[in-house]
Amino acid sequence: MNLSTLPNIPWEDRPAHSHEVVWRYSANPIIPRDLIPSSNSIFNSAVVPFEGAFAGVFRCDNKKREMNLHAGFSPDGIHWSLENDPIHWDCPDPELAHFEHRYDPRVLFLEDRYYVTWCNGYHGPTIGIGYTFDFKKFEFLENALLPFNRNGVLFPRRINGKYVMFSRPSDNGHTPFGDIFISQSPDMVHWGEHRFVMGTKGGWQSTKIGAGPVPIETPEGWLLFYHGVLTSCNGFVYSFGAALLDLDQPWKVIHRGGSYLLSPQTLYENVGDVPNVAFPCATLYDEPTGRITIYYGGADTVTALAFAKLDEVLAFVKETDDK
Ligand code: BMA
Repeated sequence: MNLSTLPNIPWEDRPAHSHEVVWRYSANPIIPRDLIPSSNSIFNSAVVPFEGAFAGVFRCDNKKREMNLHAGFSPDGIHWSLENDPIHWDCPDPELAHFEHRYDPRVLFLEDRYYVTWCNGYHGPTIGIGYTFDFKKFEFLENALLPFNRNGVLFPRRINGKYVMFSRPSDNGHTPFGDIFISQSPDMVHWGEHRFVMGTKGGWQSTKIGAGPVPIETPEGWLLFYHGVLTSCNGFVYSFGAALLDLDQPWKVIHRGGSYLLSPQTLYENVGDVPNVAFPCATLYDEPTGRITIYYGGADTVTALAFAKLDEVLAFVKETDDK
C-alpha cells in the first residue's frame, strides 16, 4: 500500500505542559481578518496540497458582509496569499449563477481534479459542488441537494463505486437542530441513498452537529472530525470532536469520542464577530509520521491551526467512546 506522504505540512510538537490530544499552533491565528483589502473576516476555510506547496478555498466575508469564496496559495501552509476578488464560477446553466451566499468550503483531490463543496445560497442554504484543476478556473457542477442543508463534505474516494457525501439538513436560519447524514451518487450530480450517520448527544454536541474536514482513511475506519454545538445562556458554542466510521458502510459508527477535542477557549476563538466558535474545515495528514494539521475558523473572524497525531486521536475515540 502506498503511504500518503506529506512531510512539509505545518507542524509544531505538543507543548511540554499540555495533555491535549489536539493542541493549538503557538502563532495562531495564521490568517488575520484583514489579510486582503476586501475582507471583513477570513475563517472556516479549506486547504489541500497543491504542486508541492498548498492551495485553498477561503471563506471571506466582505465589508458589505457578503459571504463568498476566495482562492489562496501558500508555500508552507501557514503564510497565505489570497485573491482579493472572489472565485468566479463558470456555470453551464445560467440558473446556477444565482448568488445569495457561498460559505464554509471543503476542498479535496478526487480522481483527477480538486472538488469544492460549500454552503450555497439557492433559495436558502444548500450544498454547492464545483471543481478546479488549477485554482484559477472554477466550474460549478450542481446544487447537490435541496435547501435547506449545510456542511456538505465529500469522501476522498468512491466507496463501492459511488461518490459519498456527508450533509446536515437544516433550516433557513441559525438552525437549533441538526444530525449528520450521508448521500451517495454515481456521477457527483444525482444524489440519493441517504443514510443517517449520527445525531446530537449531551453537552458540547447537544444542539447540533456537522461534518468538518474531509474524512481521513485509516485501516480501522474513516476518521471524521466534526463540530458540535451547545446552547449556553450566551448563545451557541462551537467545539469539535471525532468519530470513527466503517470503511465500507460509513453511516455505521464504530467509535464516537464522548468529549470534545478542542473547544473555544482562547481570545481568537472567544472574541470576534461570532464569539465562542472553533469550526474545522480541513486537515492535512502525513501518514508515515501520523501527523494531522487541522485548519479551523476562530470566532467567525480568523483562521487558526491545531495539531494531532492519528494514533492518539484513534485512542481518544476508543477511550472516551460514547456511541
Ligand atoms: C454556522 C455557519 C458557520 C459559522 C457558525 C457560527 O451556521 O454559518 O459558518 O461558523 O454558524 O456562526
